[in-house]
Amino acid sequence: MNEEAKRILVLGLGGAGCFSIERMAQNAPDNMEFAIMDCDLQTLQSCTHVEQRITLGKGVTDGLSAGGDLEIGRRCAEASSRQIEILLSGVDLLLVVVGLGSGFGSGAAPVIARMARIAGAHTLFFTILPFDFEGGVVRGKARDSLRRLRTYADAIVQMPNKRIQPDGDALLTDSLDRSGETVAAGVVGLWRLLSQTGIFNLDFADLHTLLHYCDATCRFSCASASGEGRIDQLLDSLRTHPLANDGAIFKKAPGLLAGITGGEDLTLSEAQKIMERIIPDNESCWVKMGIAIDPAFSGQVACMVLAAEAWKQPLVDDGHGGLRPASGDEGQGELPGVLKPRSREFGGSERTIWRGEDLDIPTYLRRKIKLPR
Ligand SMILES: Nc1nc2c(ncn2[C@@H]2O[C@H](COP(=O)(O)OP(=O)(O)OP(=O)(O)O)[C@@H](O)[C@H]2O)c(=O)[nH]1
Ligand SMILES: [Mg+2]
Repeated sequence: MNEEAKRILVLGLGGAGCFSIERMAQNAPDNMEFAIMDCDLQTLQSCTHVEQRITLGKGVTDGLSAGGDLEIGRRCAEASSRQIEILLSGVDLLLVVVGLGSGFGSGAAPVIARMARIAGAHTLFFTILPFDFEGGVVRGKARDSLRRLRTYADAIVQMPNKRIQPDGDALLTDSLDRSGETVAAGVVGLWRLLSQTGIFNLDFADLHTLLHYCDATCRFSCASASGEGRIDQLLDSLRTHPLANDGAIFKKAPGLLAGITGGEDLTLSEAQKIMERIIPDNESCWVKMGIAIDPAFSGQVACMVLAAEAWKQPLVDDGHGGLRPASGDEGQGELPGVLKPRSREFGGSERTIWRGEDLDIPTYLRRKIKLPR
């Protein structure tokens, strides 16, 4: 693993999250760590490929689902906070997959994001959003949960079901396969990038930068290709990825992290072509690229892009243990002491104090942790 070993946990919440992780676990690298949580025992029991299956909400639903009630989902998580604390202890990065719009996942996700923040873990949530046909009430619950999640999560990738499903007359099972693959490609792709040692390394500190500046919302795209014309094919697939918005994420992103993985046959000109086409037009964009060679990718080339939709004006350390807004001279890519302010959406809200700690101040500042560069 790059720099000192970091622990990355991939967690599924609720029905959609658990089933995504169950699929992922069947084809993932051996050393990837997975866990799933639900209050619904039946869902957990059917996910046999995941070792860490955690039932939340004993005494709340007693093994049944939250029945579409987000408040019950929240109570289940609150009631089982000790189990969550134990799972999160020692985790550096938490990658969460959750479907929003129903009960457990929608209610539990913001609680888990808050507890991860307390535990000092970075969080990136891959949220599956409901189809339009699921109706206004379900969409409303998804929006409500997203809003709460933005308060605590470092970053959220939104994956509307209507975009990650094929059009037309696809069979239901094919549609679920397709969305499962999209989610898995994103999560496993990011995990690989952070776990591989590359020629140009992407490491935890780079992800940290993106997560702390990205204003809580990210887009992602990933693709792989092989054979003749593989680079054009790869670039085309990256652009037409259901979440890439026809490549607009590359052109407009104020911050972007991209990783290329290839076999020993990857050439410099191929890597260069990919990079040139991915880097946004915007000169002031914060860009971090990595290239890793993995013998398992012989004949193939893969790329994953995580792009910020907006970039927060940073706060800087004022040198007296406090914060002040950046003057602008610091530059977007300059990290030392530069911090992401809390979401402006909640700008007028009270600060969140927990056990005497102000959670609106990023963990690494509260705990005076020196960031790796
Ligand atoms: N792509 C995809 N989306 C799903 C799947 N299952 C559910 N969803 C979406 O995820 C949303 C939340 O559903 P679930 O994850 O089943 O809900 P839950 O968190 O288990 O909540 P309760 O069952 O009410 O406790 C739904 O509104 C759907 O839009 C799935 O298998 N694939
Ligand atoms: Mg459920």
